[in-house]
Amino acid sequence: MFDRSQFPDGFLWGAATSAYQIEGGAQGGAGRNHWDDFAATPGNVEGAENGDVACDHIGRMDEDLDLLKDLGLDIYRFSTSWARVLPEGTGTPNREGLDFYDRLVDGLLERGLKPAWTLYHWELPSVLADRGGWRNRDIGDWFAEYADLMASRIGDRVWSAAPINEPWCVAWLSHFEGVHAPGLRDIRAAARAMHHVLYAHGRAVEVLRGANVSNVGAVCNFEYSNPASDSEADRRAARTYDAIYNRFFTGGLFHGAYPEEVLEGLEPHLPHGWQDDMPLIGQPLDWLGVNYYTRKNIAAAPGPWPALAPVDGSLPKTQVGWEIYPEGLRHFLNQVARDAPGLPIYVTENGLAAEAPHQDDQRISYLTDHIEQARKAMAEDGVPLAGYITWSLLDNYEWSLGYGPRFGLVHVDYDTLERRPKASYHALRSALKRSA
Ligand code: GBH
Repeated sequence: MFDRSQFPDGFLWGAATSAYQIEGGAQGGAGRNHWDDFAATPGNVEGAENGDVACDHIGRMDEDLDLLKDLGLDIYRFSTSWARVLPEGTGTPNREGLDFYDRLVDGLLERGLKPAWTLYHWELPSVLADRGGWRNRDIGDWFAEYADLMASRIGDRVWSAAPINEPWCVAWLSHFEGVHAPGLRDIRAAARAMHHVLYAHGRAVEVLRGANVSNVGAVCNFEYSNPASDSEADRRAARTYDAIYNRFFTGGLFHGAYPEEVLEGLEPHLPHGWQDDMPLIGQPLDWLGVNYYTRKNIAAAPGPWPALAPVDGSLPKTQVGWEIYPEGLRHFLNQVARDAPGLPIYVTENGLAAEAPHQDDQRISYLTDHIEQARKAMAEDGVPLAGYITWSLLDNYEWSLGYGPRFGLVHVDYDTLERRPKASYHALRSALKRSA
């Protein structure tokens, strides 16, 4: 798969999951979240599947941590569920939820694994969604309260913290494309969410710093934007897509400004006085996480801004039809290294859905090719890459696509909930074994 000796000592290897996708169960006093609601509305999720049981990680945590340990990883990237610890979003905490995350962090430390904590991986408490969720600026106060509670509980033992997983998904995919909860298709809602997600990030960073949580960073997702043709119109559409997807959030985090190509469409809808939040949003970070999976082919399309649409491409595809384009990872690692010179960078997600329940050779070659591009970014381009975390440890709930797509190194039988390491798990395990 790769030769560990080609990576510096101290380069960290890991796997990621997220709370709603694996934990299961509102059992244990968790409150409802907007994914419970979204999944219950017909037409939103394949087969109307939801996270009620998922992988029952709540019930099988020790087994899952053993799988990480046996694989020989250094880092486990996980998230905590807001509604599990604050069923009403704010106010009275759920002790059982807090105890679970205590045990999770302790279980990682006992096994010599570094806990890389994400505060928000998409399951917003329903009561807060009902008050406007990410469209409401009060999300800054609500999120700060949640960050404060969790920092006081696990903040002393985590290795790193990132407030929000993939701001693009939280804002654009959920409020403009309507693919994720709350499923809106509304430019004004999207514009507000685009800004508020960064504002809430800034509020949480302040809280985490105040609580002396170490190693505070951010995790953004990137998708290579390829013009569907050489026409000027398609090239312009691809630039707009790239700006919305790949440059808006890093613009806020590292340049104190949003790209012109996005302001063109969003400015009239942004919340009043948004510029005043830029210093808060741009607070210094300790690291940046890059999530990368695929490229999109973008064509100009009729209609109002952004007037573009993805079209089918010609590269080999994964189980869910995403094109495989490893060079894109090197491209974005270089881009973010220019945005934030010297800042340590981690690949915080990279992986694919592959049907094969056990002999998942496509995953082995996908990971091999992407890790090679990451290595080149580091060794040949000088990108300060410090680690690589794959998505995902387990097959899990793939949001709107339900349980069909299998992203795990470990197969999960959803009838018995039995875990079974795939060929990719074994391949990664041998690559990680130090030969000397
Ligand atoms: C990550 O999102 C998430 O953090 C994680 O929860 C998720 O399980 C993982 O990826 C795998 O998807 O259907 O062709 O329109 C990555 C960002 C955004 C990438 C949506 C794919 C849809 C492509 N994803 N995008 S398409």
